[in-house]
Amino acid sequence: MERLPEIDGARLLRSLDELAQVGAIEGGGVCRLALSDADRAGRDWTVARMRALDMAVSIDAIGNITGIYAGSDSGTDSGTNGRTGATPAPVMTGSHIDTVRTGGRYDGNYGVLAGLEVVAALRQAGVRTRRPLAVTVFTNEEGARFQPDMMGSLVYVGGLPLAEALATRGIDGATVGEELARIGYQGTAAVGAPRVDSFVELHIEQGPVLEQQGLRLGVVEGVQGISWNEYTIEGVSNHAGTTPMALRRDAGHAAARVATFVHDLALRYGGRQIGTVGAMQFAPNLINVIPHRAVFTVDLRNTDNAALRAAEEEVQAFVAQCCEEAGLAWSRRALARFAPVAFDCALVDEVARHAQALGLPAMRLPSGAGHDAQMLARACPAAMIFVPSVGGLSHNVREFTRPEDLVDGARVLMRVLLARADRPLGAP
Ligand code: HGY
Ligand code: MN
Ligand code: MN
Repeated sequence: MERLPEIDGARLLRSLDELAQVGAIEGGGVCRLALSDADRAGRDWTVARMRALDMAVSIDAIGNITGIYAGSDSGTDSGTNGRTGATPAPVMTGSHIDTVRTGGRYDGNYGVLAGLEVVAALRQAGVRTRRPLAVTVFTNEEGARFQPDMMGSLVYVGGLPLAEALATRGIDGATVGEELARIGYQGTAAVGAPRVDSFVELHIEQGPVLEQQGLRLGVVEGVQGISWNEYTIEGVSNHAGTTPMALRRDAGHAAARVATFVHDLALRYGGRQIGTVGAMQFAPNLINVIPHRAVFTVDLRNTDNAALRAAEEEVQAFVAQCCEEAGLAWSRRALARFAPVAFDCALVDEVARHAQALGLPAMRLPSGAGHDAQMLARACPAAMIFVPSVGGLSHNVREFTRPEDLVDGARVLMRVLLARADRPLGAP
């Protein structure tokens, strides 16, 4: 391609501001829990934008939305199916537009809108790449309402049976299938065996590393392993004023001990081990009643799968020990478990090359957060591009990335996508 089209930074930033109005909450953030009415409104807005860009839009059985910007070549594709005259498998980008309850406006949304900005720039320049470009919005990346996270992309690559995903009951009692149908996004396109040439996801770092290093761009080499479990501890509720400490069966106290243990374990392991007890409910949750039940979540992550396994085992053993000591019962429900993922070396190098060509100081790093790219990596070469998060803040309404970083990230994304989409058919 002789003249590269240019990203229109103002248009990209405008689209981020527009989508941020959908499900807007106080403080400049967004609440669009997966499959909620706000998520439907965000989906409607995004589909309309894809259609305005003359993209062919398809929705699959788990609600993933894919917009295709047709390529120029319908020759024999790169061996994916070998049919002469078949359309080559698309080069895909995208991310998610569902958010946590206290979400920022960039997490996920930025990757989708930057992908649409690349298409808008190509279209404006009257340019088509050899292979089609796809921009996909994956369902329920956050996993805040329905676990596991990255659910839509996991089903898309065949890592979770569709029926099991649709039957998943969320934190408010509704199932994925019910909510998908209710918001009108249970599509017909098949899932489980995608034809994707490669996948590149642009995302905010959501951590402090790039900012602390004074860098502009992250060349993401992989994603750390994730372990999500929900523990339930059962005791006996009793009067807070009359029950001697030695006679208590206090589920709340045991849960609090575990929360401290998880935090201390992460400090003790060091390295990239982290641990979070993010959600905890007591019953009956009253000031003068000893809790008879505590339900809480444990989020453990590490780039080292063996260490992550060891951490999971230690936490479970400590729960058992606390309950043994206090005469309590306990149970565990696994919510998500994904091993660390390494991205495609050649694609990661491609990201590094374009960052350098644009003069953006960059570093290679793993991702602390989970992303759809870690699921797509099961089906095709995948990589990610990070831009800095101010103050390392995310999953917080004050999430912020500087406009110049947002625009430069999109410029790198465009160059990587075009290089991938224009390489000769049949080339690796
Ligand atoms: O939890 C995560 O890392 C992602 O935001 N779903
Ligand atoms: Mn995200
Ligand atoms: Mn997130």
